[in-house]
Amino acid sequence: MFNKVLIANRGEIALRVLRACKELGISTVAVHSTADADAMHVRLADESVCIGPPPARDSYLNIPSVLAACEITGADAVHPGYGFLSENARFADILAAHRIAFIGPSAEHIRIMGDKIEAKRTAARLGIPVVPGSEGAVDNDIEAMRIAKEIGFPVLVKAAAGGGGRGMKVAQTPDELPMAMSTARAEARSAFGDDQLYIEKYLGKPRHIEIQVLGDGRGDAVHLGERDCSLQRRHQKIWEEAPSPALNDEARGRIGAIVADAIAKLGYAGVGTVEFLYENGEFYFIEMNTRLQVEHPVTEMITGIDLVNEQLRVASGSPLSMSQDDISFNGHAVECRINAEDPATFTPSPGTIRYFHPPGGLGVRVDSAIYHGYNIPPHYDSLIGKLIVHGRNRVECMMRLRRALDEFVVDGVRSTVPLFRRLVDDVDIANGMYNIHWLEKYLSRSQDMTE
Ligand code: MV4
Repeated sequence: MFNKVLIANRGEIALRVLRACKELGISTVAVHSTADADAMHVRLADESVCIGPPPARDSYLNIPSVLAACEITGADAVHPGYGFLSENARFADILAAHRIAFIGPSAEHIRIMGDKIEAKRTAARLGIPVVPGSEGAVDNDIEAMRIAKEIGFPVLVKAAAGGGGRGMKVAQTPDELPMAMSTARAEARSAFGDDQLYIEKYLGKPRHIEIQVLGDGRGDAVHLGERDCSLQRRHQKIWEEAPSPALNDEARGRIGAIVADAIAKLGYAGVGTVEFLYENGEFYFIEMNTRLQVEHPVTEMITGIDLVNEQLRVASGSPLSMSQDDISFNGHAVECRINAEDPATFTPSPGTIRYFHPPGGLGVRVDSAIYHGYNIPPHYDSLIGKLIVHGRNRVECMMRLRRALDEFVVDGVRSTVPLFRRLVDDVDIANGMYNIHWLEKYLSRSQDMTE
C-alpha cells in the first residue's frame, strides 16, 4: 500500500479521499490555492502545500505545481478526486514518468473514453449496446444526411470532444440537419479545438442510468449496480438515487453482467461509470467516466463497499476485495447536492457560513467540507455538501430524507436545501416517475407560478 497520498482536489471530495487514506494508515498531503488556506481539507491533512493563486488553472489544474508538491513532500501517489485533473491523460502520463502512482485508470483508458467517438466504438466492440448512429466521425453534410435517413429523424449531432451536453444539436427534420451540423462544428471547434462530429438517433424521453464498475486492471471486474441521475438542470445533476425506480432485478442483472464483462475484457483499473440512456426497456450507451463521481456515495450506501478504499487497493496493485457474488444490494439511497446557490434562480451565493447544522441519525450521511465561520470562495463550483440518505426501501428513504432536510440548517449563504424540501413532497418524485426533462419542466412551472 502507499505511504503517502497527495490529494489533488478541494472541498468535500478532498475530505472523502482523506478519510479513506486515514483508515488505511496512509499519510495525506493537501494542496490548496491561496483562496483555500482555511479549507477543511488543509486542516485535516498531515501536510499541506500552497500551489498557487485562486483561479483553478493556476493552482488545482497546474500540473507543474501539483508535481512539485509531490516532489517536495515525497508523495508516492496522487488521488485526483473528480473534475480538475481527474480525466487528464497527460497528467496520468507525467505522473507515470515520475514514478508516482495515479489513483485512477491507465492514461490509455482515459484517452479512449475522452474521445466520445472512440469510447462508443470501444463500447460496441466489447458488446455494450450503443445508440444507433454513425460508426465514426461524420465529415460532411451528404454523409450526415445518408446516416440520418438510415436511422430516422430526429437525430442528435454531437462533438467527439464533447460530453456533459456541450456541443450538441438536435435536427428534428432533414431541413434542420445542415444548420445543426454547422452550428455543432463551430461550437466544438471553439470550445474544444476539435471539430469532429458524430450523429445519433435522438431519444425523446429517456432516463439517465449509469452503472458503477470496478476493475483490477488485470481482467477482473465487477459492477455495483446503477444510479438513476435523470434529475438534472443544465447537465448538472442535483438528485441521484439507487436503485433506479425504473429497473427491475432482471434488467439490472442483464446490463450489469454485460458491462462488468466488457470492463474485464478492457483490463480497466479502478472505478468507472458507464452511462446509458434508458428508454422503453432498452439501454443505450452514451459515455464512460473514468473517475470517481460526485454521486458515488449512493452506491456505497446500498452495497456497503468503500469505493475510495477499492481505488487505493487497485492502484497499489492489490486485487479487488470482492467478487460479483459477494455484492448484494440493500435498500435504497438518495443523494441531494447542496449548492451555495439561490434555490429558485441558481445564482451562486458565495460568502461566510453563519450557522451550519447538518442532520444526523440512522441512515443519514453528510459529505461536506464547510463549517461554522467558513468563507465559501467565489472561484470554484458551488457544491458545499451532499446529503445522502439510506432506507430499507424507497418509501423509508424518502421519509428519512424529508426528516433530514427539515433538520438541515445552512445560514449566511443561500442554499438549494429548500428546493429539495419541495422535491421530496412532489407526487412524481414520490412515484419515481421522471425522465431527463422532468426537472427543467418542473422549474419552469414554478417560475410561471411566481409571475
Ligand atoms: C442524448 C440525448 C438524447 N438522445 N443522446 C446530454 C449530455 C450527454 N452526456 C448526453 N446527453 C444526451 N444525449 C441521444 N442520442 C439526450 C441527452 C440529454 C441528457 C442526457 C442525460 C441527462 C440529461 C440530459 C439532458 C438533456 C439531454
